Amino acid sequence: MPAVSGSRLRARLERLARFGGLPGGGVTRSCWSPPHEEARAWLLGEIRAAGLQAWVDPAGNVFGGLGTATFDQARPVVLTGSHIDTVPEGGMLDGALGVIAGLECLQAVHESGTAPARPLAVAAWSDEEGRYGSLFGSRAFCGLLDTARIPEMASVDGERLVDAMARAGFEAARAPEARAPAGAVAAYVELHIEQGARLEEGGVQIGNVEVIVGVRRTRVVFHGQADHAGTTPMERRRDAFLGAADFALRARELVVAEGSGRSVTNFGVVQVHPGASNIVPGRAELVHEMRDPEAAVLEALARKTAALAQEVARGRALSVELRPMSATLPAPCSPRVQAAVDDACTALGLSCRRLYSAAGHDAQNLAQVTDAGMVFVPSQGGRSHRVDESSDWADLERGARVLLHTLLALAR
Ligand code: HGY
Ligand code: MN
Ligand code: MN
Repeated sequence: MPAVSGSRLRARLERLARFGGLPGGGVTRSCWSPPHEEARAWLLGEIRAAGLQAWVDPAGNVFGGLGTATFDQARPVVLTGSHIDTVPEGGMLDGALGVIAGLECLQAVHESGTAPARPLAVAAWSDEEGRYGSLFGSRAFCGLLDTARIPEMASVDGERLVDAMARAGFEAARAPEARAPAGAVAAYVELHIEQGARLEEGGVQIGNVEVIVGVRRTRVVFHGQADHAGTTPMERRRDAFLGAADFALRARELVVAEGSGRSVTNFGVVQVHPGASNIVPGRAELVHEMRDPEAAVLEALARKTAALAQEVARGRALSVELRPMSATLPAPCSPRVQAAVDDACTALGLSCRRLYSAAGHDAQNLAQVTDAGMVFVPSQGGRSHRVDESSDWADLERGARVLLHTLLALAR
């Protein structure tokens, strides 16, 4: 029986963390950036050194294959993976764990001389964090990209996807060519840190994901009138920032009061224009994000918060624009994959509980084209998307062992 190496897993995770590593700890490794492209080259080298086939598709997804070098419905692949891009000032485990543990599993199988009935592969999906477009690489792979929007896709600081990809040697217009043939993936399972505290607080070793939240992102733009911040009487000001602030506070109350109890919302990007201390803001832009495991709840909240934005604008003599940025549907995980994860935990004597993922993942795109599931390991203090994201190394190794067991069961 193949066995993962905890020391090799740790060594690769610690090496990967140095690409975009920050002096005080944590990582900034945005997709297509120089640190990300250096990490890509390193990963391709590790895949080859592990005795696997390595390739990259037109959407920039990196693959390692055992018994395959492509996706072909004649020989469906059991696939694992995650992402090597990070949020700004993020942690070393979000995404990286699923890629490196997947590589570790395939290498362990290769070294053991075991030949599963189905080929195995591991993926590092492009731009999972959505600096330019949410879950970009796995959307392309699953045929879910809105091709017409590629030319307009950009980061919130205005860098176009087309330019970022060109800088890294990719042609954005070719990304849709990454679409895998129907039936080419027999199953997908992704290992990820929970990024929340439920497993740790419950003393449970493994999470078996039942559903992954849907995520909606909308750019909300309030228009007022730029004016002199000293000479304009307070009662004559049409301050766009105050409209945005009023909306943000009231939208948060609405989501908490009228959501499902699992609904969340965030305003992580705020831009004021012209952006000088002595000018009354003429324009204020928010990126408004909402999440819930149920599509109908998200739809209802989207309608209500859109109506709220108009009400706030009217009340302040402003106008408001709502520009949808991305919408990812909630994704139920496959009962077959969930059963395989449960069986792996039983075989390995590990405690396991079902839960929903409050974070978005590439697995929710794979769930549109194959049986998909996720394995979670505890995050210390539930910390993630922050430089002090951490997990116990023994937990990470246990997660890799469950992943290996699950992959082999799905590849029989
Ligand atoms: O934002 C998320 O849920 C994920 O970490 N990309
Ligand atoms: Mn993340
Ligand atoms: Mn992630």
